Amino acid sequence: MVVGTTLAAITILNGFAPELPFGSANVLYTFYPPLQAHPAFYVGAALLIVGSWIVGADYFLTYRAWRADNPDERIPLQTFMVLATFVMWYLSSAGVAVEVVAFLIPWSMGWISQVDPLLTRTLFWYFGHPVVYFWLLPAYLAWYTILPKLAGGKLFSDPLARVVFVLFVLLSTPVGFHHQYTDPGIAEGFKFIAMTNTFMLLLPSLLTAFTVVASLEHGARQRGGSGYIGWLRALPWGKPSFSAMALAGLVFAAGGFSGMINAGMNINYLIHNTIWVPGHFHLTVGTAFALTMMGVAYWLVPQITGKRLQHRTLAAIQPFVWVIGMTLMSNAMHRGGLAGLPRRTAKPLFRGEGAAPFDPVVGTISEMQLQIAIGGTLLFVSLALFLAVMVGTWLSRPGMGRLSVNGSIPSALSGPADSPRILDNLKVWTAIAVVLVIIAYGLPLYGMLADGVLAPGSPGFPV
Ligand code: HEM
Ligand SMILES: [Cu+2]
Repeated sequence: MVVGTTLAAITILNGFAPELPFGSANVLYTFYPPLQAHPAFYVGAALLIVGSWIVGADYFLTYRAWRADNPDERIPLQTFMVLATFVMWYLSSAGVAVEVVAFLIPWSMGWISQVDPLLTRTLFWYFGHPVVYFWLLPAYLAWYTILPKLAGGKLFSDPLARVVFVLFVLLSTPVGFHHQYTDPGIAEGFKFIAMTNTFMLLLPSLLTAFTVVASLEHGARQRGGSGYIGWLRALPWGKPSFSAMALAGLVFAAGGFSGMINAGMNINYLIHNTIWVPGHFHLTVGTAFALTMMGVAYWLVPQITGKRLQHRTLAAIQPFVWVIGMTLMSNAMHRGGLAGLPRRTAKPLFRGEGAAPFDPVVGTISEMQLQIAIGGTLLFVSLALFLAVMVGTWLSRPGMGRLSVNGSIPSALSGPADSPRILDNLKVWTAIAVVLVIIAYGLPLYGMLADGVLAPGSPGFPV
């Protein structure tokens, strides 16, 4: 994984100065053909994915050894979550592996002259949606199992948490076409199936909101909180590990709302390729995931290193600075997108003409861009605070504090014994997930492959 990341990072950084050796890659996250990067970029990406498969294999082997010793026990909840996430990951990352190994590496090496942009984009998004859940589910794991404890309570329901992860295994992959609503060559019916699955996928997120908030309320009431919403005040907002995770969860609600707009087949045309989409993913991956992981770091690093967290005041304000900055920035991005501010370029030119549809509809673009800049600056400050706390902790002397307070995770109010055993049968869920994938992707992929994999193809356009 380190070698792969280094290869890809070198080519990406070389994008600023393509004359350097090793070539360059300006194709970014979606690496859409016919834009073409240096082979080292694709090889690096492939190595990163293969490394992640080895990690998953390690988890499954560990699980198998544990199962041999404990044939009748329920899988511990955190382990169940990790395994379910990796089932989803194996199923979905196969798509990008085929894209990169079968098409993009041979094409960038010059072994084949053309690739089909529609086919490769489809293989990308087959993986590109589940990858967002590969980021999100570790955050869910933290919200379900660490956050209730930090709030002084217990998880409300272990069975409901398992149901949520099973739903992600089933539904994360057959939705990729919601990133391709504007792509020609895919029948509307398949886009419609993807839309339907996407809206079903909202269910596990709403269940999560319910379960996590109920667990927090339980914790707050244990700490003496009372009232319909007054209990919120009893939560430990000054504890950075708690506030980072709780605020991240709150922001995720907003990200889910903009996700629903994105996922509507017709309303998507309004926001696709505008800066609305970066607004959406800064709420989801940029806050729900990233801020949660900062919270996890505040909680876990002292436990791993035996060092007390340093600069606690900075740590306490950091998550709030992040959320204020992100609220300003993403709100302005969403509004800017609605007003026609494009996603990737300041002013795209088509055949030398300014693109009329992207011209602002209302005259407030500059005000929004200012708001984006202020928000971004606050985010930068917040990141600097986080790094100061982490580096300070790292450099401090060990054993200053007692090795952490956290110990084991308390059992849930409603424990695993309350859920049907079938929930733990990952083989069944994997099989159903494969069937759903075949229903969603079988025919469209067959259609794209039927005229031969390379027709109609495109040569590469190095960028
Ligand atoms: C809550 C449910 C969610 C729904 C319904 C949803 C839906 C969508 C849709 C339909 C798009 C495509 C927009 C377009 O290009 O026109 C999109 C883009 C995106 N979403 Fe979400 N999303 C959700 C949650 C998430 C989460 C949890 C993450 C990350 C942790 C995420 C990360 C992204 C990213 C990175 C993109 C941009 C992809 C690109 O480069 O084109 N989303 N989302
Ligand atoms: Cu998606």
